[in-house]
Order: sequence, then C-alpha cells, then structure tokens
Amino acid sequence: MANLRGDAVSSRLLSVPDMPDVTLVKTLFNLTRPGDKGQPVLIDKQKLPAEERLKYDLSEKENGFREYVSNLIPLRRRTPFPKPDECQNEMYNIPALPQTSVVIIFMNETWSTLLRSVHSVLDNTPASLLKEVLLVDDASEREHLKRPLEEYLADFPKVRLIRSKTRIGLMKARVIGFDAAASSTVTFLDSHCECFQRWLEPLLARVATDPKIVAVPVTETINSENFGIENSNPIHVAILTFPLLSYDWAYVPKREKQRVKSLIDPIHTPAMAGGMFTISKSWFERLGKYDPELLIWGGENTELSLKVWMCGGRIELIPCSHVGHVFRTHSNYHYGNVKSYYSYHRNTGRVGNVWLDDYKKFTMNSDGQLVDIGDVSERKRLREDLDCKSFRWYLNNVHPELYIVGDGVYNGDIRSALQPSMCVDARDYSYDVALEMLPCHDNGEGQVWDMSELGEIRHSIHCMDSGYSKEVQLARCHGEGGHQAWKYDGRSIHTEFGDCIAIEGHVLFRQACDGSLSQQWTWHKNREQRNLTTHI
Ligand code: UD2
Ligand code: MN
Repeated sequence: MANLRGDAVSSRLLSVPDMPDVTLVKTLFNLTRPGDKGQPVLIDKQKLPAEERLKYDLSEKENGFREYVSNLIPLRRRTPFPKPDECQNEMYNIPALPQTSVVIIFMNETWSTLLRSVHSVLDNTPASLLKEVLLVDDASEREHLKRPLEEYLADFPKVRLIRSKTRIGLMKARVIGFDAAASSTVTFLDSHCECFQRWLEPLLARVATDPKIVAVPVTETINSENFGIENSNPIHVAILTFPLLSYDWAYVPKREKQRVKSLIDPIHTPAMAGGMFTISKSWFERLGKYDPELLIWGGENTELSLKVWMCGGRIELIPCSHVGHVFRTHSNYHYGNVKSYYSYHRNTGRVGNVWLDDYKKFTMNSDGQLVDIGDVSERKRLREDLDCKSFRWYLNNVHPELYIVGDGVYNGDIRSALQPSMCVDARDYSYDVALEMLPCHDNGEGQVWDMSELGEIRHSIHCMDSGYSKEVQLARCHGEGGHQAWKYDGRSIHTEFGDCIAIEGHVLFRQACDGSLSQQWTWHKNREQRNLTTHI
C-alpha cells in the first residue's frame, strides 16, 4: 500500500475556493469517516457558519461539482465492493494477464478529485499488473497542479507526470499518454474517477483473450453534491444518439440478455461513453488512434465506438469491473477563439462524415451544415485501408434496436382518414393526457412521428403509450414493447390484441378495431424493417 499522507489536504495547495475547516465540519455533522466505502457526505448547508457557506457555494460554481465536499473526504477512501455478488467468486489468473499503463488526462482538475483518482488506481490494482500511471496535464493553469503536484507525486515512483506546453484538448492529451505508455495495453481514465476493488483484472482478462476487444468498466456515478458512490443495478449499455452523435445510457437489449449465460458475462455494448476503457496498444494504433483533427472535447467516443465495431473488433462492458466517475453539472471548455459549440460540432461532423455513409443526413453537421469540418480524406482512407464495414452493417448486426430520428419504418405526419386536414400532434409533450388532433402544418414541430423497429410510435424520446387508461398518451420511450408496441397495416394503427387507435372528438383513444373511418390513418412508408428477426 502507498503511504497515507493523502489524509489531510493542505489549503496551501488549493486555488479558490479554500479548503473547508475540516475539523469544524466533521464535528458539526458528526462525520467520523467521511465518504468511507462510497457513503454520501451529507451537509446541511444552513448549519454552516457564513464563511464556510461561502466556500461551499463557490466550489460548485467553479467546478460543476461540490469540491468543498470532495475536500472533506480523504484522498484515499474505500470504494464499495462491485455488484453483482457473483463477482466475489470470480478468480483471475494474475500472472497470466498482461500489464497495463493507466493514462489519466487532466485540465484544471481539483486537487482532491485528481489525487483520489490516482490513489484509487494504486490501492485497487495488483502491483504486478500496473506498469505505470501516466498523468497527462493538458496545460492546466491552477497553481496546485504545478510545483505542489510534482512534490506530492515524488513519493509515488510508478506515477509519471507529462506536461503539454499548450492546450491540446482531451484527445491529443490521451494520445500523448498512449504514445508514452510502456506496456502492451493502455487503460484510460478521467481525472475524477474512483476505481472499485478488482476493477482492472476482468478488463485485462478480456483484452488478453482477444486484442480486438475493447473492455469498458461499468461507470458508477459519484454524486456531484455529496460524493456518494452508486453501485448500479441493473447496469446500462451506452448507445449512440442522433442527431447529436453523442451517447446515452440504455437498458441491455433483450437479445443480449438472452445471449449471455450469466450476470457476469461480458455484454456487447454498441457504444462507449469514452472516458474509461482498456485497449491493446496494437489495436488502438491500427485503428489510427483518434482523428488528430479533433479539438478539445466531444466526438472521440463516437469515433472509437463506430470504428472498433465496424473494423472488426468488439466493445464489451464488463459487469464485474466498476469505476466511479463524477459527472459535472456544467462545463464550458474553450480556449482562444475555439468555443465549445464550434469544436463539438466540428468533431462530430467529421466523425459522422467519415463513418455514417447515407445515415449522415440524420446528424446535425456531417456535411458541415453548422460549422466547417475541414478535410476528412485521410480518415476516409484509413477506413478503406482497414476494410471496415458499412454503418448499415453496424445497424443490422451491432445495434438493430437503435432508433434514429427521421429514419423510422414509417415517418412523417399521421393524418386521420376522417378529418384529412388534421394530424396527430405532440403539442407541448405533456404526459398523462390524451394526444390531440390539430390542423396539419407541415413544419415538422410536434407532428413528425417515426415508427421504430420495435413498433414504437416515436417523437424523439417520447412514445405513444396506451396502458392503464384507454387514452393514447405520450410517455417516455422505454424500449420494452408492451403498451408502447404498435402495428400499422397501411390503414389502422393497432396493438397485437386487436385494439385500434381512433379519434373521439379531437383526442386519441384505443378501442376495439371495427374498420370505421375514425380508425383509419395515412402515414408515409419510409423503408423496410431492419433485420431484427432473431431477437424479438
Ligand atoms: C464524457 C467522457 C469523457 C469524454 C467526453 C467526450 C466519461 C465518463 N466521460 O465526458 O471522457 O469522452 O465524454 O469527449 O466517459 N480534458 C482535457 N483537456 C480539455 C478538456 C478536458 O484534458 O481540453 C480532460 C478532463 O480534465 C477530463 C477528461 O478530459 O479528465 C474528460 O473531460 P470531462 O470530464 O469534462 O468529460 P465528461 O466526463 O463530461
Ligand atoms: Mn469526466
């Protein structure tokens, strides 16, 4: 174990806001071991003396998380034991596993979150598997990240600090760490993470099986207010989102639940959030690392998700590997003239243009509609050299359930045969009220519906739902079929139990199908069903 000098954080090391008065706050709220095993640290702000309250308030504004609370927790704390319980019986043949270099990139990170990330790696990783921890500083400006950080790290020979002289953005920072890494696998982390016990062994075990597997831990949320660490159940996969080309969390698809044999088997995940994963050095290199033109933040996760799958690899989510991560409430990365808006759309535009084929039309900037995407010919050549498959292949084989706004099997407005100038309207997207018919307006807003592969009738994340009442209402799409599964036969929109959507007055109801005009609808057929037959 590393030494324990991480227990006290000296205020000398911190920029604004100052350290909490730890002794006072601990007494006030009866905190003996704040945050131990991922317990939340509960502070009643009203009971803080005025001076402390000011620090408490400021720290959130500066960082997008409550640094004040983070600073009350020792730099070394115990993390929860990973769920499911079956993980406790898993044995790993450590001498047979490859070593890894852990790369942690940071830019103006707070002292306590950064060093808790480092300590959690050192404390929860078998020394024989950890070649080194490479901290890559993307030209931070905060004082505590200069001399004080170097002095602190001097006690930890496995930790190496690499500085970038200029601000280069997270992708290039990761690549600097990657290029400096001395082992055959590299594991990336954000600078506000906490690894659970045995987080690394199951990741390495998968990459050792097949170097084209990219192994991703379960991302646990470290609460940005109280720093409690969740232990998720059930776990979620990451999926791509349109039109932004970002990621979202989703339930493990039904077919994947059927494919795996136990709760702890690796799960095929269509995408990754981007911050934490283990990859073999040779595979990341073959894949051309990240597009060198990506700036600051965003899009690199989409690029890697697509090219790993489309170019012959696989992304696996490893149920027994857990890493906590603080999700900020806000961030605004920019430098010089480069604004977050510009870099995000430029990045995702480049990725969409290179990897999405015809589907790029469903994104915001793959043809440079919003901001210039530059020259992508090198990246297209890389895709050809690697002989990668099409995006359509990805949809059919990796993520058939993926819903792309505008790409429904049926798409467009839904008109009533009884009142041909009236369309189904999502109005103000309120739930728990019957959907209304309003005059068709042809400008998209509220009247464009997609029928998804799962038979949902969707308007973005909202679905037509008819459960406990006979009204047809809007509800958040859940992807589980049931009350959100419909069929359209060119005339009626019905459930598999013979109930049809009908107009009554100006709202939508579900009633027994009888072929009447009030149950007939026109809706534009957009394309054939994707290949979903194996799993529903
Ligand atoms: C998510 C990912 C993040 C990255 C991002 C998209 C997780 C949990 N997080 O956003 O890793 O893939 O999506 O790009 O999967 N940083 C720099 N230089 C910069 C900006 C940021 O080094 O110019 C560092 C930053 O200190 C942090 C990392 O990059 O360690 C990711 O940034 P973030 O934590 O703000 O991103 P996050 O978690 O919101
Ligand atoms: Mn992060």
